Amino acid sequence: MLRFVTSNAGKAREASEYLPVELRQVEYDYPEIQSSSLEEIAIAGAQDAYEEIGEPVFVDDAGLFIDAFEGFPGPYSSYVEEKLGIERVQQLTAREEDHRARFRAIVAYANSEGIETFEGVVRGRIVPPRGEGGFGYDPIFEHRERTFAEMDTEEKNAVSHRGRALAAFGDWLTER
Ligand code: ITT
Repeated sequence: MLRFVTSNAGKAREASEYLPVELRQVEYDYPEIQSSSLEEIAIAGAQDAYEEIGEPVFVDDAGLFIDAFEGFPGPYSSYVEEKLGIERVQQLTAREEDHRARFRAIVAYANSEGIETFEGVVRGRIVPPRGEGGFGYDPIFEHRERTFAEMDTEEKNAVSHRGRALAAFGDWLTER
């Protein structure tokens, strides 16, 4: 059994469909440090949660990086989603010529031996919202003609940043 520290039910659903071990979602609200690096945020979060819980844990820190805005909102994606909303992020991007973006996710696993990180990236395009599935920015992120919100969890995991990071994590767990 593995503990996934997150308050995001969408992430927990994706991870439990993916990893080859049973998962338990832990809602410990670890303080997210201010940093322009997803890795640093994920590592600090995993370290903090491990010290608090005292058992091996992993966290996942993700963000949407828009090319025309030099990667913004990136590590600030959660704040921007809350304050602007995804429709306005799409409208701002529509005013630019370049609509390309990527999602990145860092999974950080902490145990008594230290911390391991796994990264996943997926490229796509910002489009007007379509689809009812997924969460967060999924309705405005199109990958190969479909938005992530138009895919079911399995389809999204097969190509997504989180799916790729979890796959690397799963391989590493299996090797040990
Ligand atoms: P935890 O930190 O508790 O895990 P969170 O929702 O705060 O949950 P992040 O900081 O990693 O997680 O998320 C940053 C933002 O990116 C947030 O607005 C999410 O909705 C969004 N996001 C992350 N992964 C996403 C995905 O797969 N699809 C769409 N949006 C995503």
